[in-house]
Amino acid sequence: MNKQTKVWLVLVIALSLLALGSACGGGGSGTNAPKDGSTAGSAEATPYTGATGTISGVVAYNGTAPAAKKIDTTADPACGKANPNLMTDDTIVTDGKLANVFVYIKEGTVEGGKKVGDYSWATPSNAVQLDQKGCHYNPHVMGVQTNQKISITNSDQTQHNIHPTPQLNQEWNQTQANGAPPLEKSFNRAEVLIPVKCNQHPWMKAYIGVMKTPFFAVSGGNGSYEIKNVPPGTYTVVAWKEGGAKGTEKTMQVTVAANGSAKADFAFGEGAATTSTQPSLEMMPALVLPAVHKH
Ligand SMILES: [Cu+2]
Repeated sequence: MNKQTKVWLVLVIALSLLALGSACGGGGSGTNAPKDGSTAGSAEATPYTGATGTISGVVAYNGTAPAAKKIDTTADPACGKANPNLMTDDTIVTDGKLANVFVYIKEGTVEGGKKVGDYSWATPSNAVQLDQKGCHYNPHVMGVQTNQKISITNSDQTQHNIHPTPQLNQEWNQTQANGAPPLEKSFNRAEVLIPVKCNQHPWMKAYIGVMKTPFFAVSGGNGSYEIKNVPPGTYTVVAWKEGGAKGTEKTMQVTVAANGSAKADFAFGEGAATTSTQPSLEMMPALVLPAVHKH
């Protein structure tokens, strides 16, 4: 072995040791660094396990509601046959109460100081049903949790084409012939709300609210809604009604006690003074106090 070879050998061994050492060092320091995708300081989300309460209320419609209009279904005789008196359903008011309002906890702080969105909320294993019957979506407004299954069925003697148009989720549109098996779909990002149309029947509309939490409800025919299993805390509750490009929102601060039931009544229509803008937050409690409904 000549001198030059010896020098090379020493150099190679030295470099190898150096590489080994830095690899170990790198690995060691890596365990202390935040993992990709997680922000430093945010602990792993855990489920909420304590006592809960409910938020419930009634959604009113003040003034005269716009009259429902008959839908011209001549484009598809099967629709006219199945549903000869198909009416518009964007504002359904019965005895001054408004149906199909999506009410949800937008944000808030659970007793103890943690944000409601910082807990993990399990995805329900059951699928939510969306049926097409009489060339009409049923339900018209619905909520699901992220990644929860939506089972879409066609009960009509005609073909539909379901076409959600989300902003944050993946858009898709899919034909469903009569007698075709249910379509199983889900949305993986929270989005309130996703409009759904039918490429076959332009009057068909539905809205799907996708939430990370289970804290949402849709007002029924009597305007009432109930959000269950809410941890004690103070929340911003939003009521959303369709109409226009993005719908209309009413906002209210609601405090829920452990095992308590908080009331939050909303009003849309004429003279329903609130909008989703911040100043109305201050005004809302005073405005809603007299509107306590006893049944
Ligand atoms: Cu259709």
